[in-house]
Amino acid sequence: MRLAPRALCSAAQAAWRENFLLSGRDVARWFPGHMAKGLKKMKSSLKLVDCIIEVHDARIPLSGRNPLFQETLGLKPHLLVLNKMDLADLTEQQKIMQRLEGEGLKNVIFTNCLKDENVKQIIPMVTELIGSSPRYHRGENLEYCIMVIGVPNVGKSSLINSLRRQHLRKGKAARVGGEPGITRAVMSRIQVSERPLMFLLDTPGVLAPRIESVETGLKLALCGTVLDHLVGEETMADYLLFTLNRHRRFGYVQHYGLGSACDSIERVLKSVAVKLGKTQKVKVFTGTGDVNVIQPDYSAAARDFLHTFRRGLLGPVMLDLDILRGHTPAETVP
Ligand SMILES: Nc1nc2c(ncn2[C@@H]2O[C@H](COP(=O)(O)OP(=O)(O)OP(=O)(O)O)[C@@H](O)[C@H]2O)c(=O)[nH]1
Ligand SMILES: [Mg+2]
Repeated sequence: MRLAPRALCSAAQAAWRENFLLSGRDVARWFPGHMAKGLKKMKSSLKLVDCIIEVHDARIPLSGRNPLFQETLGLKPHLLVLNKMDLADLTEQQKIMQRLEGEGLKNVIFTNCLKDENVKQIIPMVTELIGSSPRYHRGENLEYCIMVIGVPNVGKSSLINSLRRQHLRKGKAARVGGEPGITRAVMSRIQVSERPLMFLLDTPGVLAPRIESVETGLKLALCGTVLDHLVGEETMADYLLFTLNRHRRFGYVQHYGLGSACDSIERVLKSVAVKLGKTQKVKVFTGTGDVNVIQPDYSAAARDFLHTFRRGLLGPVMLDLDILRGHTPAETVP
């Protein structure tokens, strides 16, 4: 998005933060350990499965995938679907593909499940992958069973619904929602194609029990894989502002009609709150009695900032741009 000349001028002069101050943030409690249960169930269904489709968010193609998937489910043919491509800045798509190939991920596809973009390519790719791998105990069985896995809220259930729309002209079979944790259990098989006869198993989103760095945790949080209140909306809004400025993505300035770009989350949220009329009465104790003061509602402003970002209204982003540019996360979780 373009900035007005005055704002552009001050944005160019501004010294943006190079690092996000992470001290004292307890990532461990953002990621519930109970997800191990889902993984166990997925493992036990594995012998029925011919191929694994791992769905991940296209805005974080290089970070935040659950390494346990590889360890426990890694023997099967694997396709990585990078979904929500409509929200991702894919200018560096080739570099991303090269990086993934370097990690051994050769079968990768970008999709938009809301608009069924590229979804039609998935079944031929999966059929080909299964065809070129030994089907262990299932040689005589002519139907395919695919397990869809991934971290929460990346669009696993949406992908199943999109495949059904595309191949069977049928409606929703899997529940979808804007919050993580919509799918709670490994579901019964859902048919997605007639020829070949193909069934998909939907699964609950599973996060890694240990996250590689706080910054990865914040990226996962921005993508909606963790409940916002566990991380804190204002912390997430600050990380979003830090990222947008670092990547010179100033769409928020125009969107909220701010005078100029700014790296102080307090100032941005104050302006957003005033602009949206999100203020609250706060009781202030003075020596002579209580006084009601009108203050900006920072939490409401932070929620609006995050919501606007997630709807793609601040423009497409690539949250892993730092990794593509060779930056390693500043702080690693012990
Ligand atoms: N912009 C955009 N949103 C999408 C896309 N695919 C899914 N969504 C939205 O992302 C949210 C999560 O979708 P789900 O299909 O429920 O995700 P899930 O991975 O099954 O989530 P859990 O079951 O909670 O793990 C919903 O609000 C979807 O509408 C996409 O390609 N683009
Ligand atoms: Mg789901």
